[in-house]
Amino acid sequence: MKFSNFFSPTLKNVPAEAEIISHQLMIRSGMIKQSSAGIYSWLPLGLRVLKNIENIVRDEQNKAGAVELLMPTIQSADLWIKSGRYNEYGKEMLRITDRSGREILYGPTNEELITDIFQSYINSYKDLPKNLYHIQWKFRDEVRPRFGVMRGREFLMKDNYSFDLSEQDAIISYNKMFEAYIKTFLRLGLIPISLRAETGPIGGSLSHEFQILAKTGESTLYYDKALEQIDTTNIDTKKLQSYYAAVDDLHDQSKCPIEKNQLKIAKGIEVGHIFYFGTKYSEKLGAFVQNNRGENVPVHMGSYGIGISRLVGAMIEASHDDKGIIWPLNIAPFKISIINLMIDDENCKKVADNFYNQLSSKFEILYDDRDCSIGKKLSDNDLIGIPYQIIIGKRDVKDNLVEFKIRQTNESTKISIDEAINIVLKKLIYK
Ligand code: 5CA
Repeated sequence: MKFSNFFSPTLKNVPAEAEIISHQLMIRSGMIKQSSAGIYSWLPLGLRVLKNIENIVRDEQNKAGAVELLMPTIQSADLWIKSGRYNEYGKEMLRITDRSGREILYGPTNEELITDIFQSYINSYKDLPKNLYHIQWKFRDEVRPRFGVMRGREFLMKDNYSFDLSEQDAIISYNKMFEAYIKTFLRLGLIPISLRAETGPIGGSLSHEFQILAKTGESTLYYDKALEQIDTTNIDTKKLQSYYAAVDDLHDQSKCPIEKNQLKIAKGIEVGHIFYFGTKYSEKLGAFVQNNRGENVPVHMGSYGIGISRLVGAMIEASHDDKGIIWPLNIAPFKISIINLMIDDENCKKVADNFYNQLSSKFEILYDDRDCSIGKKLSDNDLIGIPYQIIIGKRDVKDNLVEFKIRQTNESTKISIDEAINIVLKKLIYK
């Protein structure tokens, strides 16, 4: 992608309305633009990151045996009246009346709709278990939308729903998702802390939140220090669930089972939440199956959410410096940038074009060919967090050299033009 052709309006100054660093950096790097309170347009750079996160989440869901579908954003009120949540959900639900006077709503979550889909087609225990997911925009009319995409009104969520014959089977599905969540967050370069949590308006008896540590997080966490040292080669959900970990409203110091010096108190961002709620929705919405004794029984369900758009902000909170964002390679909007500092110099252009032609069919490359100052080029590439940068300047090119920069460490070395291609191939292909 030629930067001159791209659409990434970067800003030098910190926008006044943004309180936390991720929100500031998302606006400054031209990832998002607020359209109204808690509602954002995703500009090309932001969209690339959002899609990369979405794809990792999707891949781990597929690997765990969940099946993707897509439900609409707009739902009929009827199912919510049946489940009893139409009134219960209160002002957070955006209610709309269509031209015929029918009540519809912008879905804040999908337990009702998916249960209805399930009950329309499945009626035997032989078809269980099932686990269905979608990645779709949600709307919650939050009292205080803030921190940019972190607490939006419209936000992108991956939500899935498991259907099992018994509580015992449902717990197996729950644990499978628990494991998939840990794997997903680790793949995003985050260390997840899993905590027992309140079930809130979703309901049910068993629930875990997945939080990542960040000073600007809205939740206060109390947990066993050992949880920070997850064995990534062997994820044992039982062991992880047995560690003490609670969000502030569930923590009672006088009943805390672990020693004070083993207890860590920290701020976190909730990036995922899973629930087991038994037959709460299946009974009300008629999701019954026949068991092997010929009896009709309600299915046991769970639901599992990951805040995909929130993760974009959360990842920036976890990985930035004073120059800007530091994207891990698998999430970066472009893996490498070729920065031509002197677009009018024939030699520089030749070298830069050559890099671009050799590499652009293999990787996502940003070719900075803009007609702007050297300072702006260098600071923009750091701001938007491109992991590897090949910087081409007039004097270096004369000596057959270019600068190779690693954003993570801000280390920069001069290397020969030929060597640069090999280094890029090594870093990106053999990673
Ligand atoms: N139906 C269940 C699970 S599918 C559910 O809705 N759970 S939830 O309410 O906990 O939301 C799931 C995840 O969505 C949260 O963990 C959080 O990461 C994200 N999320 C929730 N509200 C917002 C919001 N206002 N802005 C951004 N992300 C949000």
